[in-house]
Amino acid sequence: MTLTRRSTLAALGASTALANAPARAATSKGSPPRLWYRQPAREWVEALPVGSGKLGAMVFGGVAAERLQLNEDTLWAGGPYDPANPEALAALPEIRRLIDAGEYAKATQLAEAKFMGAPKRQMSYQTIGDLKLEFPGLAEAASDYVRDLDIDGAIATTTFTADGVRHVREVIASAPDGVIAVRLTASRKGAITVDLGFASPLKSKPVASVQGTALVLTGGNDSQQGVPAQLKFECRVEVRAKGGRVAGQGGKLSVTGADEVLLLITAATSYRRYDDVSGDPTALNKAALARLAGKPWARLLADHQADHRVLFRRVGVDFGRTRADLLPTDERIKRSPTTDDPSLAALYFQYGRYLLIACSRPGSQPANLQGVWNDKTDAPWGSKYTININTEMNYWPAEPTNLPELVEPLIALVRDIAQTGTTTAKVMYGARGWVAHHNTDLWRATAPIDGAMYGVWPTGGAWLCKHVYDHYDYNRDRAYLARVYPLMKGSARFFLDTLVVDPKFGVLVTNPSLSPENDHGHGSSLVAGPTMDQAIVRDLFENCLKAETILGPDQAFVAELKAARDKLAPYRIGKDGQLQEWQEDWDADAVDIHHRHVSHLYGLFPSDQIGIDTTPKLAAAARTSLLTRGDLATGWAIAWRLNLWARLSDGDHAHNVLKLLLGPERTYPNMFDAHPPFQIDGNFGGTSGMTEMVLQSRNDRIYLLPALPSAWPTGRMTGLRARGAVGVDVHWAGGKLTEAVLTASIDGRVTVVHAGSSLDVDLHRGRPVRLAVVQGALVRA
Ligand code: FUC
Repeated sequence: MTLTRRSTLAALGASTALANAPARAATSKGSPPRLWYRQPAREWVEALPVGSGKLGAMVFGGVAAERLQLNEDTLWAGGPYDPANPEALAALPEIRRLIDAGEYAKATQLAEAKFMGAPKRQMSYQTIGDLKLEFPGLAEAASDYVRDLDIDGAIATTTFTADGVRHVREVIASAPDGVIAVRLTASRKGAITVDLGFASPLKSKPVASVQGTALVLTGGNDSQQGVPAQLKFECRVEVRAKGGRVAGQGGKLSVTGADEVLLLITAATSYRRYDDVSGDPTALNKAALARLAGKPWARLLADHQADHRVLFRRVGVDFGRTRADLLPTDERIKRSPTTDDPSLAALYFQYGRYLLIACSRPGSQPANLQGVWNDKTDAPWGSKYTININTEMNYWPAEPTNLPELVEPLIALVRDIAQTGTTTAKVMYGARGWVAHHNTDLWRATAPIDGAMYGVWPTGGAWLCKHVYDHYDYNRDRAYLARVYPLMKGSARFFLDTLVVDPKFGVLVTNPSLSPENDHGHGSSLVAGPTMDQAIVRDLFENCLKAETILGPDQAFVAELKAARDKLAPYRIGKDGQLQEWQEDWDADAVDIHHRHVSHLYGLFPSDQIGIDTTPKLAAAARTSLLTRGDLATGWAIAWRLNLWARLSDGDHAHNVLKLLLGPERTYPNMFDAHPPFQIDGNFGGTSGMTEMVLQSRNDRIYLLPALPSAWPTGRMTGLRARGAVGVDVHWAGGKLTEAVLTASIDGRVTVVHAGSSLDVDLHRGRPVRLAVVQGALVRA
């Protein structure tokens, strides 16, 4: 496994030196960071998530009955399909004309009739179902009950006493071994009796059977939207008991009077690629379990924890502690709006990192709308890849919080949609290159869906290309850039072919498009050249130009890019001093001026086109827009606002927004983000936002404590990463920077900025540089 991991890391271009760096202690003092409760989960959003990237389980922690809700990341509805609409190309000129003529409602009607992909909705991610553990003889009431999720050890544990016997149930999801493992132990010999069975909500009605000491669920996925089901799947549970008897009947397997029980759960589908469903799940599961023959729990656990900790322990955090952190997690969340609980924020920060480690590993699918955890067959928004914000937000924390290898599944997805999106570009736009609209799924569908108001947005793939380039920018591996640059170039080609001149403003714009999901109040959301598109395309072109410089330029392409870049629509400031969301000054006309999407502020975050120091007028306009939008929104939308307020260097405002995110309306008892319903993007956006309060890396500079709130006077964040392959530790006390340590993986020079003082620092690979503040100025210590 080590070999596989190393080679995947190398393939991705992450620094192996960094990946193998000695693990730091996760907390400076006290017990490991954990979520804990005094009662079992009643609701799914109270259960605790474990994940190996590919496999996920939600652990309920019941006493008489335990429920493990299971996921495998390629179990989605449907099968390979091509959604491109062949009627679109003929309709495109008329849609554009209607938009140029201000006939937005008519343009929308025509797009609805001729420009949408088929089927209208994409396929949903689906649950396998539940593995049920029933414990005859145990009553639900037990004493000394605690369940917890240790996010440093990546283990969910339930403990209680019943009839004088202490029971311990532990659950891990091991990435190196590819299984979910459950260990049941008790303080008295022969005290474990358990019946195992499956329950699945899949319409395809999978069947459970007993094969020796294994319980096996076999079936297929569901058809959806007229797309036929084409996947087979299998979930296999191998039972190893010490003492007692194991016997099966029908779809049930029973263990009676055992001293200890180990369950090894594995699952697979026949999915191999978006266009290949010829895999053999049974063979995959049997091979995974055969590799574990004779491997005891202690080694499974040790290998799993070592693997997790290499990633998790790279970053340490302390925002201060109060007595509130002695309470169970659900209590803390409930009280957080009115309690000073800085370590709840720190826990949320690290939980985001834990979740990304658990749901996005090299070789797995990328983190979807719910990570890898979903108990439905037709989940909210299909639990898909919503690429007009949500998927990107999932990966905001990956590079800055030192988890670069976890981006690999996202880059693999871009590789896929660059292929499927080539067909969509050609069929629907007659264009070269590739395009992806606002959503994609396991089958890498790239056409507009859901409705013209949402789906006619051609910049989803281009936004993902920012992540492709950012991975280079944070890690500076030229060979990686050479491998992925064709993806960026293909996306840029699409825009070179499809940008059109806006007849009123004379600039190059996307058309048709929209500012994600926001009705501008003139009959639709459809428009030409929304601010966000211009910013995304500008980033794409600029990043392509940087890549061309690094890799050796294709002169003709560079000339084409530069010419188009120079004609892109500029940012505009409107009559209320706001950053305009559209070419026209329509912000005040929008149907919902508090709309959750803040797409036009993309330039402030996640991009760095706008900065309070680099473009102060635009930053002030962005601030005005943000104030009008207001702080209260859905989970991810609050998280975006948090990042934006950090970029505006308003630490106290950012902290107030963070409190909204951490409160019970936006955080479920298991600390999953509530849109509502559950969407994992808010968790990741929260982790990113807290990082942005302490460290920003933009415009070739490193900003230390740019938005420190008064609520966190003393603290530290260690092991963060800045662009340019620089590791950063930040320590502060009394609201002031006490020390920063920069450790670069390559030689270079950076400009460090703190509280109005800046310093150019030469960095040499592996040699830490210490900085401090003397009489208000940043100096080398
Ligand atoms: C976007 C958002 C919704 C939701 C969905 C998954 O369409 O506008 O709020 O988050 O994605």
